[in-house]
Amino acid sequence: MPPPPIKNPDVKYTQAFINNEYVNCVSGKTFPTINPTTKQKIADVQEGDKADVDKAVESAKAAFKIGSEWRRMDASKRGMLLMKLADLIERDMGYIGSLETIDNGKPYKNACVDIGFAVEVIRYYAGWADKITGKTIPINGDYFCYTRHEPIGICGQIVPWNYPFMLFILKLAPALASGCVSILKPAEQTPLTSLYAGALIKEAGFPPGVVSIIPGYGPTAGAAITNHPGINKVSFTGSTEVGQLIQQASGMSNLKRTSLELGGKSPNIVFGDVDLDAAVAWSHAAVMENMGQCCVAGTRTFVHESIYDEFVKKSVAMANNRVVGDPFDEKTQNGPQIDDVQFEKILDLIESGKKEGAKVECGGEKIGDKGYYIQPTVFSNVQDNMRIAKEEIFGPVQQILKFSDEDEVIERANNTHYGLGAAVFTNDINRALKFANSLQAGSVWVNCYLAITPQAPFGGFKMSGIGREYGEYGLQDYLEVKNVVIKIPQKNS
Ligand code: TXE
Repeated sequence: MPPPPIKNPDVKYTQAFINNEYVNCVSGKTFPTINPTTKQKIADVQEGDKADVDKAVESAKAAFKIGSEWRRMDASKRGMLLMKLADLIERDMGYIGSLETIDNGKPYKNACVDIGFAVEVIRYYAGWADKITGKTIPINGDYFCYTRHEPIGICGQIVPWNYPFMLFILKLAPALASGCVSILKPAEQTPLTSLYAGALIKEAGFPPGVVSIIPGYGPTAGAAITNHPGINKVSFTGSTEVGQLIQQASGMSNLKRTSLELGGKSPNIVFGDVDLDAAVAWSHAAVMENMGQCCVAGTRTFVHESIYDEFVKKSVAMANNRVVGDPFDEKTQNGPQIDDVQFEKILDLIESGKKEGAKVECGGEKIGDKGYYIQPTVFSNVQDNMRIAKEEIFGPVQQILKFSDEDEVIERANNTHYGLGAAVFTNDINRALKFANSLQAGSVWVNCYLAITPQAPFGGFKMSGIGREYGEYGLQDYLEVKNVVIKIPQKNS
């Protein structure tokens, strides 16, 4: 059970967090953050830019200097600091969840699920801090050889708005467990919970300069991070288009190590041999959760012809029953979309689906004018070449496509430049394994969807990204391997 919400939470921090202090940005400029439920301004936030990133890099350099408190700290102590941070987040879950709800629009109970998940992620990586080891290697000749897995150094971490607090933590936890230092930029739509985390990071006892948080816009603050010659690595979650810019900037500046978690158009394939109600419910959640604002949303629901009509009917019933409303109401399943840009993009794609001949089975319209609300929408008769079957919609819109044959649906599922997630619903083990082997995606789920946990890797094939987050794989992106060879008088086996 989540703690009771605070419906009008005080906004405590709107300044940048550098060197363990909240400070105004150099330009003195601010930007508004808007509550998408009401379209009203919540607060003015300091607008970071290159000069602020420069300051953060200077403090990060001092924190990461050889002999610094952070570099000399026992790895087990780093783990303990992370554990402490997890405890503080848990202590403040009601406040953080409420702040997330006003800044992002997601239902309060879902915000608390995200925060609980963030706590699990921190505890998972805290456990890794003193278990990152190299190897000794029996090389040719009279030498002693070992590898060190060293922290990469100063990491720039750019976060989107769909899971603001959770993704902030997902970036931070493996970086700190590895011994890196971090400069984070939250999305301009949702800076508030990340900024609050600064106070908890200080309270937990992390030394100054280990974490900086710079609120601001992508082309200014974000680009200053990706172009900065003093930053060793950038980790980004967001659109594929910006991901391409980031890789370009990393390459053109100092060849930063780059990890990207980008968009998707994930296929979800349902055969006729399954529990139909369960498959309908999973498929509905796969695309409607978080108002469809999920990189791995199952936005191409391929349904076998033998159950197609029944599946559509049941999916429509679920969409019609989905409770859309006040995110602080316990019963609410969908709040508003994040902002006017996303709202217009979704409505435009819905219109394109109508024009291109897909059938709107339900929804398809905005709701009122007070917030950025869109009706849960189901399209049937969707064809592969329609925009709604190709482009990432990032809204509560389900596309149901028909298929008849296994090989045909594998080819259609893979016929996209994305490759983030994929699912197959079947009770035939041979078929399940064939699909698990054939689908081009970083995660394949069988008879479930969105089964994301701290322990197992997540990331994209093709243009859905580079690198993996979560699990042991997620640590590798924060480590450099150093080989050390020492001449010795005589080697013995
Ligand atoms: O993303 P952006 P937007 C997809 C989804 C959505 C679309 C656009 O399809 O409709 O992207 O959303 C920062 N240099 N996803 O415009 O712009 C920006 O400030 C450095 C998928 O919001 O990619 C923010 O912090 N940084 C997704 C972050 O990038 C830059 C989550 C994401 O914003 C920058 C969100 C630049 N030049 C959207 N430009 C997912 N994978 O979960 C922007 N940013």
